[in-house]
Amino acid sequence: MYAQLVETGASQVQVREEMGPLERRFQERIDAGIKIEPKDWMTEGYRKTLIRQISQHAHSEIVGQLPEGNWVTRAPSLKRKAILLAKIQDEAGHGLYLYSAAETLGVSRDRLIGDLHSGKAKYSSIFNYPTLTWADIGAIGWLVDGSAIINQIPLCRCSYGPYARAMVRVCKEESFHSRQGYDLMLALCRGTPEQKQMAQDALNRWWWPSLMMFGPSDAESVNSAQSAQWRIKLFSNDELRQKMVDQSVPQAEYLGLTVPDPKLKWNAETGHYEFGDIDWAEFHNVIKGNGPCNRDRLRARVKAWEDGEWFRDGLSAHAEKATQRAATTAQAA
Ligand code: BYC
Repeated sequence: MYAQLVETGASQVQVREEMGPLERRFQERIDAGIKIEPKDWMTEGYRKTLIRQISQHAHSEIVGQLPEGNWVTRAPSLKRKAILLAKIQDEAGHGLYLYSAAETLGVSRDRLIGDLHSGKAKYSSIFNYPTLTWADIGAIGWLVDGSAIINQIPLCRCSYGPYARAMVRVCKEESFHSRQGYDLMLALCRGTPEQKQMAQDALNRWWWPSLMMFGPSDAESVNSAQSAQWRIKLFSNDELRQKMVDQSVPQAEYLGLTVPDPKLKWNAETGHYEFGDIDWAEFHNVIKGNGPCNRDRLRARVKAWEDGEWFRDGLSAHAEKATQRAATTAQAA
């Protein structure tokens, strides 16, 4: 007898008493901190949840290249251009590790890419905002990559081996991304009054969307409870969001910038900052596809895919020829 399988998107957690022997053994391995590997038995709900989260994460990495790519030709110096190019290339690499991790769960990359292009799959809300000035590149590195690290460090210890291992390298690179963003903001804040104002304006526009990156509040998060039981999530959305605020406010103060939240207040008793209400209507609007840049982002991804078709075809033809050549040589030997 098997307990009812958990559907992705369910708000309830599977009851341990209702688990069948395989499910119980699976959960016990997770509880003991043993990594689940691709060939291990796993519940269908676990597999679906991982495919959902890892593929959304992969899509976020490659869509995340677009707002920054917008500034490559306008970077103010050769050094900044080289840094930005390296960062954008890293994001492509992160996408690659993550799509590969998702493929170990038995889903094809073509299907995942197809779901992104059709608008069926989600990617992080943050990448649907425009990069209006050069300071936005600094704000993205500092706040967006900073938030990504806070979210991803615990993922290095998540229960699924390929995802956890991919995250180790991703986090190392994100650390460089975040530092270059803060360095860029520092340079602007130490520059002319106009440059400092540009940095303040970027902080004003990126602060709240960065807080939204962590997902809905714990009370509204439909997937959290089950993902926590499976140790895919080690901290809740609100816990990670709080970490981000606690980390970023002193950094903003050091820059001499003001966080755009009149309700922001240090609470000495809890040792945390209290902050104002997040505009959840805006968040839901963006993830429904109605943010300022959703349509542009999808259009750009689809175009890149179509433009690259001849290259993918060429690579496949070359690989096929190489295989045939190797087979002929082996027969002749
Ligand atoms: N945007 O039940 P919840 C980067 C969805 S890349 C859009 O809490 P979960 C970077 C959520 O998917 C950073 N959708 O879900 C790249 C769910 O909908 P479905 C990307 C969001 O999965 C390039 C529904 O809302 N990082 O940093 O337990 C350049 C309910 O949410 C968002 C990752 O992907 C959002 N912000 O928790 C620079 C990290 N938030 O799927 C930088 C891995 C929630 O049921 N992912 N939704 O239809 C995670 O840790 C988790 O998936 C989340 C959400 C914390 C994001």
